[in-house]
Amino acid sequence: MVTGATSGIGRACAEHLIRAGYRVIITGRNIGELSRMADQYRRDVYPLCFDVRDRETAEGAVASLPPSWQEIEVLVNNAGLALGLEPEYEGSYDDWDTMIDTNVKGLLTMTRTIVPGMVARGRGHIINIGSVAGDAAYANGAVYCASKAAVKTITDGLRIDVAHTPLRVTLVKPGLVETNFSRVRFHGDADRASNVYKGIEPLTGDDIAATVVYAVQAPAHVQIAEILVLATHQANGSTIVRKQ
Ligand code: NDP
Ligand code: 8X3
Repeated sequence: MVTGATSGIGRACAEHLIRAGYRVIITGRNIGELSRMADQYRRDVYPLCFDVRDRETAEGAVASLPPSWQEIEVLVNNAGLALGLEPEYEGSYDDWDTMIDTNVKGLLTMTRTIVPGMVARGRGHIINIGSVAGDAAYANGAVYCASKAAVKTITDGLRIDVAHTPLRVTLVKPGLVETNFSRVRFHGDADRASNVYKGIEPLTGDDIAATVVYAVQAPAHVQIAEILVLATHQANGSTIVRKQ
């Protein structure tokens, strides 16, 4: 299962996992895009449309899976977003709620819903998409950074809690990846979004998906605990050297 599979990193993860031989449950809120992917990949995907912030609907959607799709082996907790880029003392309550409800509580809902089955079957891999933003705060991004720091701690906690089982838990922390991320962050402002990637070759969803597949395909005794992937010319969340 890949959450937020209708765009960017999640979509690339779904496509790479299909190429690696997996059947993939794709989730997101965009029913049109889910249907298009279902038409494109046919028997290899099963679309589930729900908002990860709606706990009851998320649990119901997972419960509705046909028997041949119920034994989820890999959960890629990818659905997430940033909203706004302004000083903490000027931030929007609504943006903060949406980021925390999606990036933190939504990820927890999916974990709480899917992982018990993995533990019962003694088989499974959870990959959480964190961010370099979770390593340290950057200017005007405190709440997004905090949500990704929470993803890091939640991932570490899960790894401890399943250490007595064969389950593996991986945190993938991308740097600057060109997707819809910045367009969403700037509430649809495409010019402002494209400026984020000016003067530097950003990562792509495919670059991140390749690391996800690497972690999934590692031998069963190898647990890739954490991967930080930065664009070349990016040193951390706030140091990016751009060509003029
Ligand atoms: P995109 O905006 O391209 O994709 C985000 C995906 O998340 C979409 O499929 C969207 O689907 C889904 N999504 C968002 N909110 C919800 C929700 N409430 N319920 C269900 N699905 C939701 O961005 P990215 O691919 O870049 O982002 C994916 C993840 O990677 C996020 O967690 C992000 O924080 C993280 N990340 C991104 C980086 C970047 O530079 N791009 C760097 C580091 C981490 P839909 O709208 O259909 O619901
Ligand atoms: C997304 C990367 O640096 O734009 O998590 O916050 S960044």
